[in-house]
Amino acid sequence: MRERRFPDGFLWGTATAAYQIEGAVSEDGRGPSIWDTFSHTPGKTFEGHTGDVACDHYHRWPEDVRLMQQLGTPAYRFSIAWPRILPQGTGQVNQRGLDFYDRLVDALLQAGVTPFVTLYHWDLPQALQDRGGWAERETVEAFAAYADIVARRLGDRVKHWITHNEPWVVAFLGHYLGVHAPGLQDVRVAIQVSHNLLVSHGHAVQALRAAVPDAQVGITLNLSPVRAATDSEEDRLAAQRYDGFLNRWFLDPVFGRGYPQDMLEQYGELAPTVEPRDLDAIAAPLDFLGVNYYTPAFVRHDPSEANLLNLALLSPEELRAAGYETTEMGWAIVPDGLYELLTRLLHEYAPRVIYITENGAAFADRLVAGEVRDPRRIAFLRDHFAAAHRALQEGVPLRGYFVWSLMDNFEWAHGYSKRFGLIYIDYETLERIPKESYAWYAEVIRANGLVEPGR
Ligand code: IFM
Repeated sequence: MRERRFPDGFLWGTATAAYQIEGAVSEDGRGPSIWDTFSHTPGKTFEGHTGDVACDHYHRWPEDVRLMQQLGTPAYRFSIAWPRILPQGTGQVNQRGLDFYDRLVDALLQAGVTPFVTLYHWDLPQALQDRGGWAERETVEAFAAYADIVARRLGDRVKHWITHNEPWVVAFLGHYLGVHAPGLQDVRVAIQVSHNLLVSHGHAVQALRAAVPDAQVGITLNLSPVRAATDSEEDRLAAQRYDGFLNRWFLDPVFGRGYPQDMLEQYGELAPTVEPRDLDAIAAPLDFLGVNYYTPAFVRHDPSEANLLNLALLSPEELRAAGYETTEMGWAIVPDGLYELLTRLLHEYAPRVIYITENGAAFADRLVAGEVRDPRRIAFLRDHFAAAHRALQEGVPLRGYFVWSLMDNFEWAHGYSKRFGLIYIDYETLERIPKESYAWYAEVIRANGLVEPGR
């Protein structure tokens, strides 16, 4: 038998986000968010899918908590929908929105599940977007006020707080590529937004610490090792630029180093306006770093496209031709990338604690005779858990691992066409059907690691 046990108290979990699972978009006083607007705009999401109903978690949460309890997960990461708490983004607080999360937190704690709360997982109140959204400092201050309101209500029971989920995605997919809400395509705005998000993170950290003195506070970044397509000097430099764009642009300021010089030079006059004390705010000491890892980025120099960085990412076809297995998202499956990323973080940034706040895979799951067999997801998770275990052996302070996702859900622009869940959702009936990977993960949690035949 080969045993890979994780440290005692390791927090195995699952993760979700409000807009992806809740539905009930007009209930109990919730205001509209930018994702309501975006998903209802023709042509923006797969077959016009929206989060109007999603998994109906807003009504079915007791069942979902029971499923977590059966799974045996000691932790659950979910996000709060800002427009449920402040329908206009600022001002009048909607108590019914807070009540929903209050009940959820109580039920989780009763089920023995530690809640990890993310404050911003992309559903900005539309009212704030109407006044310029994340491009404006008003939204930075509004976020800190919202953090304070939520922390005061839940902070007696919630001790783990994540300010932002994947600010790179918000800034660049939302404001440069325009494939996420609010759907803008303005690189200057996108870069300013990336800065404003980080400043808002810093201000929210202060608000959280003031309201919940024993809080553990972190930020979740989507990070990837970057690999050059070839050994050529040009591709190597392209990989360095992409690393600056995706990883270092966020890690460096959060860890107190300011923005990376090479990227400031790269952006030139597009570099963001930074106000005095912004960098100090962004560098507020953190209790943990949240890491979302799915795949490395494979990059080649590409001057032909008039893009920001003169580079291109390899396509799924190219990745498969190079021998990589890919998921339904077209992402290469590279468990070693997780090891590489975690050990790099240890050596270059030395975070106090790391949680893997998301890792998982979409596959074309099918419900057959009432069952969903998903051996590829099991293999994916097994190999990534093994990579995380290897990183632990090297001293990486990894304390928990949240599988994305508890259940199939609204995969943003892909709508419901991509399934990441351990639990299958029948979108006709909203029935929850645990997949084979759910039972397998329950065993991992019970054993606190991987116990497999072989050496
Ligand atoms: O579904 C998303 C999640 O909202 C953020 N991280 C990546 C996941 C899969 O694409």
